[in-house]
Amino acid sequence: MSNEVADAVAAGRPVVALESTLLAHGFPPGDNLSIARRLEEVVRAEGAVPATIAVLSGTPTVGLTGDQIHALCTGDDVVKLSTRDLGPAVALGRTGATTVASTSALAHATGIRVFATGGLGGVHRPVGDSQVSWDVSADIDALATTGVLVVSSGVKSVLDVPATLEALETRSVPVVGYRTDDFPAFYLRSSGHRVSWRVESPAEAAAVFAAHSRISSSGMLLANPVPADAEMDHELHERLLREAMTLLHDRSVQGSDVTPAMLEHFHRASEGVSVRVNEALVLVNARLAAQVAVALAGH
Ligand code: PSU
Ligand code: MN
Repeated sequence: MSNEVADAVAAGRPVVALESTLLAHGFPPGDNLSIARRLEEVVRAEGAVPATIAVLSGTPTVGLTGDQIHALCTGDDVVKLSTRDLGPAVALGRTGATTVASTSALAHATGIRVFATGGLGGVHRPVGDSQVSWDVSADIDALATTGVLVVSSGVKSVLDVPATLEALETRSVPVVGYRTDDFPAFYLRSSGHRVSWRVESPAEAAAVFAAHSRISSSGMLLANPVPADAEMDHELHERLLREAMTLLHDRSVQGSDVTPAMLEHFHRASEGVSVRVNEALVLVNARLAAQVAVALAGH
């Protein structure tokens, strides 16, 4: 842990964890570094301490320095690390970016309770002629077993949204809309599916998580839609989604490559429109997470 993050956690001051897979594998090189810095600025502006998390040469690191963020965003041998990959990466001395699942694990292990990301991983849609998909992100089970509050703009519509919501319900993870009754679909404000609870303020979100944490060891998902003026055009979104599904099938993309391959297609085929939407939503999520962390520090 950086000294700043360790001190803040020890003193009970607000801290917000930030993941690094969205930087290393979600945003294109060039955009990722400036976005990483702006995410930290947004968190600080709200009075919380940012803790960007990754594994550097085998060391799980909570609270990357500016130079470490730079190395992660520009390095060409940065592995995507979900929770199952942490042991191998540590033992073999590798550098890697952490997903929602592994960032949650490291945040929780170091006493950080609030975490901002863009989109949560979830249940994938079946590809080709299959009826069901066995591709279920480890993010889902991480939320079920790790007591952190994750702020995300729902899940991408490239996933099976109703199946993802069912999986969260089965695992008793509260899904709470921030000023919305609809579960957001990342690039779009609504997936067309409802959430069961909604809150109107960071104080309410913090109160819900504090109450939840007293009776359950699971995490909670606070679903924050992309700002209306940054939402993706619905027709463009439909087209990109159709193309991405075809591409995954034609190229037999599998495993941890699925999400990066889809994002890459969205960025390229929309000529950067998807990057701007993604940036807008992740910044509002960082701001909201910081506001909730500040409110939670009073509980
Ligand atoms: N959704 C995005 N951008 C991302 C991810 C998800 O819009 O970069 C990343 C997150 O780090 C998430 C991970 O935790 O992908 C999920 O990957 P998988 O489905 O392989 O578990
Ligand atoms: Mn997967």
